[in-house]
Amino acid sequence: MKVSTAPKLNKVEITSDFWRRYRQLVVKEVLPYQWAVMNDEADISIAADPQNNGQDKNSHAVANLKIAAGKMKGHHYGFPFQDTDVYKWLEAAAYSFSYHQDADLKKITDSLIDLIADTQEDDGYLSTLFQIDEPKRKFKRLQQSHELYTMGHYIEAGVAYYNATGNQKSLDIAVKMADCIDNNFGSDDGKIHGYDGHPEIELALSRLYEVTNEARYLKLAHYFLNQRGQNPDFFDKQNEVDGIERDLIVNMRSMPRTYYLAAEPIKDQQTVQGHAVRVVYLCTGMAYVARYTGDKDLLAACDRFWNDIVKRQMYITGNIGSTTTGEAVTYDYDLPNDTMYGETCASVGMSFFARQMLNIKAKGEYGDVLEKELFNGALSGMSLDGKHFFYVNPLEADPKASKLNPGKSHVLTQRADWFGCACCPANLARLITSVDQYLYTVTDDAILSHQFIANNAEFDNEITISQTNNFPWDGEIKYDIKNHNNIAFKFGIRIPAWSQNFELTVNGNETNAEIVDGFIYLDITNSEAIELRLDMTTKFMRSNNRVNADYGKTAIQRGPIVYAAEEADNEAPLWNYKVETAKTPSYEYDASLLNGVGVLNVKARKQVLDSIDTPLYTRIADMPEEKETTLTLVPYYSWANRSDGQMSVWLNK
Ligand code: FUB
Ligand code: ZN
Repeated sequence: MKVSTAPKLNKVEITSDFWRRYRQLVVKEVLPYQWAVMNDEADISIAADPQNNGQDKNSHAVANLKIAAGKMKGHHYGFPFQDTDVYKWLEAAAYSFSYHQDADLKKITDSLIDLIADTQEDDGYLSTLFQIDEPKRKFKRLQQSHELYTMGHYIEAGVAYYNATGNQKSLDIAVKMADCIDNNFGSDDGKIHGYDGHPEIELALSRLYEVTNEARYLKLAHYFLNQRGQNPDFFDKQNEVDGIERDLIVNMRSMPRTYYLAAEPIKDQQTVQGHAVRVVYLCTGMAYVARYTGDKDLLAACDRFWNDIVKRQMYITGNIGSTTTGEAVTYDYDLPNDTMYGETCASVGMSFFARQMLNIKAKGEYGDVLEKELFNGALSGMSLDGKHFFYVNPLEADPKASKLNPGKSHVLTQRADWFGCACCPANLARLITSVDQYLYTVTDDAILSHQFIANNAEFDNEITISQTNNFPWDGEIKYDIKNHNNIAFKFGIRIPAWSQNFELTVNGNETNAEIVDGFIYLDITNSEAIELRLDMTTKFMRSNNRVNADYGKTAIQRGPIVYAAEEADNEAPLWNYKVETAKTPSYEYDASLLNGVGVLNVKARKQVLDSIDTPLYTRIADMPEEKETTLTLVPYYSWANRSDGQMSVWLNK
């Protein structure tokens, strides 16, 4: 299948104030902080991860690599996939070099590559738990071992680092790793006819294929996808041979096959099931391989899974995962707000999936979801200071409930310094530092602009596109296209689902181009000045009435930003307010609040709180009086950056 490249995108520089702040934050605070944590040099308190797997006060992630390389003595510490914290961090650092050359950081990352090379075994294997403490069990308990997941994360980092710096060693490690996996897995006799319990290697091998052009890696990624679920008792059999009780992670053996998306072949799976991050990583790998191979079954599965997630399993903020049990999706329309999971990694992974779907088909819906994640579900995973993180992202929270109701103990109401299972913090960092790679998609004949993140982009043939705006606060989007060689191409602009009303002018002339699958297309042959005015009126949203949790409620959205009420602005309890949806909310940008946010004030009625002497149940005729009031709302991503308190996205109406 042909992958189109005309006119090729060469470089994107982010100029958006909103994203520049985040990207500078990652460079100045997040990366140094996370590096200190992973080297056990930060004075932090580590929250037990939401699954209650306790950890001591250190990460040990870098120490594990040093021990495996023979540079330190000791045992492996932490989860079997502890190495991946370092790899995601390395990948985040690699992307940051595209906008912030930092010689000190580069020294650290270069020597980290050296350390990783020293840790890697001669045959390419690298997973420190097994190298240090369980050398006889390599590839013997793939349900739990995360070995391919772990190596996949290195491969992604190695590719990114090579692309960013030209460091050959970083790519060589990845190649050697992929060769090791290729030597051990596949349909040939004597190889393991299986796959990892946690998808990731499929997308990583696809990325390695992109940079090396080595078809074996794409074939291997395809093999893993085809093999998944073909032999549903693969993990059970391996566990038996390995010694049934010798679990690497508690409780993982009891998870059903659906948790691993391994109960049946992908082509037969009608719905997404199980662990949310596994779902979106698998989908991303599927989308890569489907595009490069043209495998129709895989393409159909990508569409099926996409629709299932977006139409029935996703929160209005883009979060995915309705239950803490197995960090999983549950059933259609089951989207509780206060016991949910919504792991940061699931939103990051959904961004990957959306981006790959855009490469398959120019559909605005993919850009809508990507935008939803970038401005809401993923971004809420990090505090404004860059040093605190959410693993679970609820849409409704109450500190008292989190403390006293064990069913809600996984829902933190303040971001943590770090986690025993620290998969999320660096995952979000790598998304932020690579956000420049998420703005355009180039198809056979069109450049698609699917995100309104201000930038200067350079394409082949001396075509440049400069997008200016003050998004997400304002909806005036300007494009200045310079096309001195008069190259003919189509320029597709996504019209977001939240802005069906819009105005578009080209060189000052109004156009009423039709929307095709979420994009409008302009024929470009000259330099052009395009202006798009999106509808930024505040919208009272409702959920499909099959969603029990949101029935009779409204969530409030302006542009891509979903809003939340917080106790910091509104007297608790938040469930005593009823929003007046017939009254127009007021909007104001407040530069001094939460690093600059658009604030909404909505008219509401508040029921006077019952006295503590009021009986628990009374007749409806004894309803307390309601008073007119105003609810102040801030962007969801910015919640929990002030005092601890209640928060709610869905409000009574
Ligand atoms: O299993 C590896 C990672 O740890 C998953 O992706 C996260 O959900 C966390 O469980
Ligand atoms: Zn995570």
